Amino acid sequence: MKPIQLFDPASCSYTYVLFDETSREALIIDPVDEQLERDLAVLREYGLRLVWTLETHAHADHITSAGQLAEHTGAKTAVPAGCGIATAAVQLADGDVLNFGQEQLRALHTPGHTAGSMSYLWRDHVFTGDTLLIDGCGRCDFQSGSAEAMYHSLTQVLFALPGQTTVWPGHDYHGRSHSTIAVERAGNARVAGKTLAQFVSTMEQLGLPKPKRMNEVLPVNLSSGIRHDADAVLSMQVQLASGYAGDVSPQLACQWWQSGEAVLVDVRTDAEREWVGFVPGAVALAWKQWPGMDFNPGFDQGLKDAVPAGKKLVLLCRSGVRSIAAAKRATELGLQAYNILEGFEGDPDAHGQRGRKGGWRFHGLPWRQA
Ligand SMILES: N[C@@H](CCC(=O)N[C@@H](CS)C(=O)NCC(=O)O)C(=O)O
Ligand SMILES: [Fe+2]
Repeated sequence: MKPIQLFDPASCSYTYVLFDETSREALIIDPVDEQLERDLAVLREYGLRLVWTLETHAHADHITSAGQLAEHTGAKTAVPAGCGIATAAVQLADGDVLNFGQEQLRALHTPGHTAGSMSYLWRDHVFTGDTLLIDGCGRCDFQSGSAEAMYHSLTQVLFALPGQTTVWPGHDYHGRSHSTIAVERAGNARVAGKTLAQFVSTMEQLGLPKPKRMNEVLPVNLSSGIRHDADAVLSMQVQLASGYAGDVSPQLACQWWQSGEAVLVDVRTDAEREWVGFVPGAVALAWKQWPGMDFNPGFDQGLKDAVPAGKKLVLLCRSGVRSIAAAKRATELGLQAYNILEGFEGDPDAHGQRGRKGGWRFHGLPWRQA
């Protein structure tokens, strides 16, 4: 049995429908908003009941139809936990299994294109999203991407699968539909036979232009492709502050950071990050200020090193107090610095009460326990 492969020509994206032949329960991977009607027609034509929509990552080039499909069909939305898609019903961790009828699909965390990216294994098929492409791989230069993580995901996770496993990519820009692990392991132009250093240098030299629709589509994909309601719009606006560039919600900070517009600096101590959790890819630079000490040379230099000219700086602490002090200092150093409202935790007891929105970790944004 094979997956149904569907193509969106505008973004060269592949969507996949898998189903259980007996129960007719189905799931869909990486559906595209502009193809909603076609996908609903495919489900009808095959007599399928959609139970899951799945994303391989938060897309930067097209809008997902997951939220709309869920509304039309009653399917549940599932996403990789590290992608910041707060609206999904299920946040998947590495190794999680989704059932549809008698069939099972397993999530494999394959970071690199983005920190949260996942591939999905079903029988002897693997859906690799923008991790492994045919004779290529996803770019690693924005959205918390990492060429080192990509190398590991390709060589240690995906190439460790049996050679006959069919590879179904998230995109192909040259009209190819699928490949196999054996073929990619032996001949993939970007990674086969390369050392980590050679691979990282290849990826750094790609020099691809940013996806044209990135700024428009990323925030929408962080809410399953459903455009924001009034409250969400508000959370995407900068609130004026004095002494620094402004206050922003964790969601807006995350969007800026993932699109490469801003550097995210966590000013908590190592102990705090270890105790409650951290944001993979954030710069760790503790803000230590004692009474009577009005400068902090290590911090100043650290900030200068971390924030390239022209980029915004978003500052995270535990509850949004230290990050204000740090934002004021960064402003004195000439940076465009924003404080993240309610920090990483906010006040967990007040979450959802008295108008409190909660900190970073209450919004389905990427974070991990140490
Ligand atoms: N040109 C496309 C973007 C192409 C692109 O950057 N694709 C991403 C996947 S979202 C990628 O990883 N490409 C790898 C490559 O082209 O080698 C657009 O403007 O939307
Ligand atoms: Fe992508």
